[in-house]
Amino acid sequence: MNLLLKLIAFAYLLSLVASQEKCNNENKYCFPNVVTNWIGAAEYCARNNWRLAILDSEQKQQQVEAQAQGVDAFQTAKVELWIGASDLAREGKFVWHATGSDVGYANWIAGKPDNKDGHEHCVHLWYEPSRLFKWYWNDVVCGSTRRFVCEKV
Ligand SMILES: [Ca+2]
Repeated sequence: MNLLLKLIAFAYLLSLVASQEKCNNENKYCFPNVVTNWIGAAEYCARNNWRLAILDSEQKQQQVEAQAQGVDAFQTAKVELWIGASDLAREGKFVWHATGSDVGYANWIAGKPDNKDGHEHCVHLWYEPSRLFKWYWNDVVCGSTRRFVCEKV
């Protein structure tokens, strides 16, 4: 391949990564390069007229997984990303914050949600192949910080 073609291919790959981190119209989901707590994540998405992702079907779950696999920063041993569900209003009853709909479809890690120590009310995706966690869900303390998934409304 000549140098020009290589450069074009590289620029294209860069644009794919950038488009997945930025919330633009090219993707249904995006992964802002921001680390914050759960409500901070919801606010960040909303400020951009998006919402913290609602993964209420296997299809949406798989779409997020496929897009996340393409983000350079996530080519690591462990990735955690907030999604838009919590049981903050009522313990044990998980709800999608942006719509108020009950969580039906779910992709919990075996044994989760466990509300460990009585303080875990917000949901994140957990990717850690060495533990066989493939973007599975876990409940965790809402004030803890990590990156997140926004969804185009
Ligand atoms: Ca938990």
